[in-house]
Amino acid sequence: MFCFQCQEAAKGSGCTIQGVCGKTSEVANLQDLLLYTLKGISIFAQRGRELGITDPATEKFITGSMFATITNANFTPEHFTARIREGLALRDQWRNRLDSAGAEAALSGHDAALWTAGTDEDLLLKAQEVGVLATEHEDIRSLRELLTYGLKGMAAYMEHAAVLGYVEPDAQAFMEKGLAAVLDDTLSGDELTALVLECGEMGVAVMALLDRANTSTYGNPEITKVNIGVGTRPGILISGHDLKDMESLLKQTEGTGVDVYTHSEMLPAHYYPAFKKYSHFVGNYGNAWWKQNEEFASFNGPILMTTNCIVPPKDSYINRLYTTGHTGFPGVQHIAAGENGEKDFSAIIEQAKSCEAPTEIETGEIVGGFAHAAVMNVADQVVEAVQSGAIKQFFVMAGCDGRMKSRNYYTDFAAELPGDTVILTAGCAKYKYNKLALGEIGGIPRVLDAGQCNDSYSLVVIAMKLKEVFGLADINDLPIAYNIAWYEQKAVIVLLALLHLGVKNIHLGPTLPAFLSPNVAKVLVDTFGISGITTVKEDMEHFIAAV
Ligand code: FS2
Ligand code: SF4
Repeated sequence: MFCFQCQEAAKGSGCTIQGVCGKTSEVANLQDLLLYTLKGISIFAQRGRELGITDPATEKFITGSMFATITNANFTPEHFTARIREGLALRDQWRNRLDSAGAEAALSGHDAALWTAGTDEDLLLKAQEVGVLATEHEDIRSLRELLTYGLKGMAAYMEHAAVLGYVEPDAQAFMEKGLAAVLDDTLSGDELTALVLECGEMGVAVMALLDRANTSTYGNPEITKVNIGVGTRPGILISGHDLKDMESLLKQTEGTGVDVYTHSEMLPAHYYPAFKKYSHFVGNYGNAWWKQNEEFASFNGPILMTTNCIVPPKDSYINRLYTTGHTGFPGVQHIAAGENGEKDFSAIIEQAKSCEAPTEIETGEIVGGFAHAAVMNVADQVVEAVQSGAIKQFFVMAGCDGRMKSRNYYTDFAAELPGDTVILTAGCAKYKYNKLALGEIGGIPRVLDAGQCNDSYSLVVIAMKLKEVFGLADINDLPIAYNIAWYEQKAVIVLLALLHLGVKNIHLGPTLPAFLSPNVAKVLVDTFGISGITTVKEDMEHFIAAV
């Protein structure tokens, strides 16, 4: 195996024996082969699209498969083997369809368009030929993978929007174009760079789409205090990012005597008006994804993982853990959607009834819900605070949390920020500082949480609005600094989206991606002013001096 798609890549270069995330070599290789299969499908689907032929089943298959390969989403070899076989059948249907139409696809002679499956052992052998290292040129490899990871992030957001009935055909077309492009040996580094930047543009489109899907379905997030303590009844803990699963679980648990709690990236569900009406929606339990081994053990009740981020479970709770959607882990019960698309969570609810209430690990409240509409409602207050000098600077500290001790930088950075600064956050990075007593400025909390990682879009909408209010020509003229933490591929699409919107001088940590070759990293530094982090003191001086 060779995988370097996340921030925790072994030795900062790549996992080669087993993933730091717990992914086995077998699963890593099968994920590579599934990606290769998707590229083969895309050769034909892209050509079909030019001829006006589209196929919703193919689109669903591609986005779902991409989502399943995101870090910490699915650890089950059989899942990937089945998907590869299904994908090859889809690819061959496409080829036949184009043959019947007398149309030929560019790259139709490529191995990705032609190879056949054989036995499961054959699949594992084939997988070894098509991984990341099959591209020998370091910079081309880097650009291909940067594009691929951006597409994976896009796929996650497209999938969340799609389950709520929202699709973006241009993004789907770009997904196929991008996947086929990474097979194309004739593309130069400049052409691949252009595709990476186009991916950022599509990232903005899909995050806007998901924002529309979420807010049209569940209302605009509202400023909300969320309980972080526990009640006395048994509970179900729901994690991941899927709001439709959230809704479905709340409906099915109503009146059962079982409470519902969020974990990690599901915390922002509390901000949506549609979910506030459920009195058994008690609060948020615990912190970011990487602390789940301890927190799932002490929760005592069943846990539902709707998307990434799964940490290999401990024996103490594996029989209380459930996956759904594109997630999976060997030995963990999976709840699939029925033919009508609905999911039946009754097994989880029944198990919850026999469990003890969660063990209290903290008490109190945290506040969030500062997505774009809520911030716009208090825009006058914010503008006045900036004009009076009460707020000197905003720090976008969105992104991911993770296991590495070096991420304590973000706690220290938040704690050291001067009292006239405000943190704008989204994603699970917030857990590094959302329980610090950072206070308020004239009634405005110093940590404004917009929501999940995809709600980073809200932060951009807020920045655009402030630019307009202050009559500035450039978003970079605002007193906003970007100190972003990344971990997995959704953060890659958020980063590319920010670059597309013209945001410059982003600091990215705790380490720069292993998949950026020195030359590709240099392009990002020279063109967009991207840099890593140093020490809290040094970075703080740099940021404060910049306003
Ligand atoms: Fe947390 Fe980072 Fe949300 Fe992941 S914000 S690790 O990309 O999807 O979670
Ligand atoms: Fe390693 Fe990250 Fe890949 Fe897991 S996802 S194998 S931790 S680089």
